[in-house]
Amino acid sequence: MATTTLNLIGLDKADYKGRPTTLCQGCGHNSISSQIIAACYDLSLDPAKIIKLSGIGCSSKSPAYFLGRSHGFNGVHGRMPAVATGAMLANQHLLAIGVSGDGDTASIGMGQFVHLLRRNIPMIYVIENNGVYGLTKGQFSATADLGSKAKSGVANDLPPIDVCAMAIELGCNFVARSFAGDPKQVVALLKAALGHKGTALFDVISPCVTFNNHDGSTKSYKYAKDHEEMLHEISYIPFFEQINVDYQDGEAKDVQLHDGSHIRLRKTDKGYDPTSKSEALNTLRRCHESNEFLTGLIYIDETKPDFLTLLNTVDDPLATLPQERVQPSAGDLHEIMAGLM
Ligand SMILES: Cc1ncc(C[n+]2csc(CCOP(=O)(O)OP(=O)(O)O)c2C)c(N)n1
Ligand code: SF4
Ligand SMILES: [Mg+2]
Repeated sequence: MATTTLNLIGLDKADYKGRPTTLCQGCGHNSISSQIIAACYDLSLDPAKIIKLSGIGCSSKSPAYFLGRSHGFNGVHGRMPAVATGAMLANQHLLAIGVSGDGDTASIGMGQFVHLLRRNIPMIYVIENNGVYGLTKGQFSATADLGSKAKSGVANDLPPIDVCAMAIELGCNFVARSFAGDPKQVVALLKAALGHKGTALFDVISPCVTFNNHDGSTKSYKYAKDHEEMLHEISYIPFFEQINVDYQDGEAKDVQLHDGSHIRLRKTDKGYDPTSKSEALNTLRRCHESNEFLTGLIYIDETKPDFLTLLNTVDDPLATLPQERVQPSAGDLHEIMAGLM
């Protein structure tokens, strides 16, 4: 008989799964779905309090394959940010996990994406970044590197958009990058993102095995492994676990998240400080120039207020307020009208 281990709210890992995947075997997106399942199970999150949001693409299909008991909204291509903004304004008690693609985000959805970042809508925004439009058969996307080759051998002649650098410039206060072939790092960063209050942008290089995993591609498993520059070893300590200091001064850095959890960043010899915006932007630029692919927590600022805090919304979700709390009385309306005469 199979044994099951229940988490703190009495759920088994299977309770966090979705339908069987229809994506290609070996697609990076499947690995990310597995890590979302693992992170939510480990953190004992209530699936009924999570909303999954996406646009259109193979990546945007993937929310069907995790958290089958959660709410979900599969929006129009590139329009997930508007749906997410509405959902979080209607019910700020939900935990929003958005999954998008590099095409969905950096081309058709760019206009919506930049305003989501500016507003700091509280949600995780995962970009499953493969450098191509996988669903429509592998055209270059706006994140494809200059000179990288398509399967047909044709070279990309346009420069890439770095979604992490752009997000930092636009005020996003949690920016991380990882690689679908590194599940340990992906799950640690997902857990950290889940504890953040504001937009947590998580760019995950997620190879498309069907259209962009060949020699000459800069988003293949091999290229990512060969060119990865890891900023630090990451571990996540949830708020319900005791913090042990098991490192020497200068060896690691703890960053406290909004919910009281901690991210522990064990320094590599580079001594990187993710709370410095200029260091983050300079490091991204340097890595881009030297064709290195930077992974880890690139930037964090836990002091910036999210959109709902700025709006000073009531604590109760707007969607649950009774009619008398959302509609002015006849007397109040009369007074307003009288003031306009
Ligand atoms: C309005 C509109 N324009 C174009 C399309 C065609 N289309 C579907 S998915 C897609 C791109 C998907 O690429 P990406 O977001 O990178 O996802 P991937 O499949 O690579 O995971 C495009 C252009 C569409 N569905 N709707
Ligand atoms: S076409 Fe590419 S992105 Fe789409 S499921 Fe297959 S491997 Fe994944
Ligand atoms: Mg893509």
